[in-house]
Amino acid sequence: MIFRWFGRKKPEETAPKDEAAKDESVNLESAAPAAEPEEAPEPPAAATPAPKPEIEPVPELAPAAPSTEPPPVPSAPAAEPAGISAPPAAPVPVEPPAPVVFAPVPEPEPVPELPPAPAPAAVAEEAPPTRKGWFAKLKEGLSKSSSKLTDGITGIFTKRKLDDEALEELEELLITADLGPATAAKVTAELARTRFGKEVSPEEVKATLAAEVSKIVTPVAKPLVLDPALKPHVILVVGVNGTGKTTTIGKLARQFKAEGKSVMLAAGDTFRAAAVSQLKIWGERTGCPVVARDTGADAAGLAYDALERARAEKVDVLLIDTAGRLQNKTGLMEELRKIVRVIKKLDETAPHTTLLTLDATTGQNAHSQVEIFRDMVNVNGLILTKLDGSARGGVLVSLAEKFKIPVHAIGVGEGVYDLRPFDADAFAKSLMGLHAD
Ligand SMILES: Nc1nc2c(ncn2[C@@H]2O[C@H](COP(=O)(O)OP(=O)(O)OP(=O)(O)O)[C@@H](O)[C@H]2O)c(=O)[nH]1
Ligand SMILES: [Mg+2]
Repeated sequence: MIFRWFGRKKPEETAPKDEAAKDESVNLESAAPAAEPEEAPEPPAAATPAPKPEIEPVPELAPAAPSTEPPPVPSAPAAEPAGISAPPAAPVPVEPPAPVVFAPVPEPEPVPELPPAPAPAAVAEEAPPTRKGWFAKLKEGLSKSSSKLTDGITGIFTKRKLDDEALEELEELLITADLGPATAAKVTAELARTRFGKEVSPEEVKATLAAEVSKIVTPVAKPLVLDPALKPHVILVVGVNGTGKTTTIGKLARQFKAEGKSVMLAAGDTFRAAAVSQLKIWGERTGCPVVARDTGADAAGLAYDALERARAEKVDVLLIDTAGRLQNKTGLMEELRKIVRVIKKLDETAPHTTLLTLDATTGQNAHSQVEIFRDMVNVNGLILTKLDGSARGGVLVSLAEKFKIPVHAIGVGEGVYDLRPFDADAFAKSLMGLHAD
């Protein structure tokens, strides 16, 4: 499948997590298990006739948040223009309308103190931007990362020859911008090879670096391709808590639906009640059935049931959400491995894609997360989330260089359209604050 270029988010289209999470006041950092997830016998389906999972019907039109909730507060960071006040409910055509030209949008209107109102239908409101609009968003999203780099480069290279000292300073700058020591050394060596001893302008340095970064990330810039022969193509989404698993599932579901695929979601994060309701909200917004069980239920059993159901219904893609934290790392490892083991009983080739979500704001920490999850399950795809507003977007370069795992997409916001295919060249140029063509 090929990702499309999608439109800008609206504040009310941000992930429903907040609303869901509020229900339980779950603090991601301090959440303690309400109940120990039971260690169910294996295989779950065969061993214990588990309670029939709850199948969410495909709704006609769904609110993005519980109707008792007021709309998001205006203080949301980087609120996008385009009214925050609830628009009239509209059908949820997953396919957005015809492309519109991305143009500067008016200032957001101040949000009045609204009484509780039905939450907006999120999906219908956005339209895909032009390619130009996409770059603008990417560049804006990466501006914190790029300004760190470009300010540094300008500082080092204004009226200065490319000597050893300048190269050392540049290497250091690249390391602090999360490109990692190996990448930083490689990139500076390439610059030295062609320009050593010459006076170079900051612009030249940026252009050379962008070209080098692009070379490094191009091999991993691969769209997530669904195998049409698989019914379903199973995508297991894993990652540390808060990295964007559930939100990414919602965004992917919308994209697949827009491509005419049938999609089913499995609420495999049975650890928190809020996690299940969050996924259900995404299911409603995107018109996808959600297989869920009560909090504390066996996640592997749930995944098994979901796959069984998806196979019976010949669904194109099954997206399985998972918990980002359990009592401890061992517990998480056991659970993820068990999910994989159990779904293999139905389809030994599943999961076909194991996607790891990484929060770009955590910088180098993402490296240890890849190592940990790669050891737990066979991670074969990455999604970098929160590239918008992160000053540490350079980490994508060092991840690409070190692990060479495909980066299928990047998250550039909380909205349903804010998942983009990873375009190596556009990313490299944006990271260096250059105009992408
Ligand atoms: N700015 C921004 N926020 C994002 C992005 N992706 C996810 N988020 C936000 O990050 C927060 C956590 O996202 P979730 O999808 O709930 O993360 P999770 O990995 O499912 O978390 P757990 O269920 O706790 O393990 C939410 O507030 C999302 O809206 C992104 O690309 N950009
Ligand atoms: Mg989640």
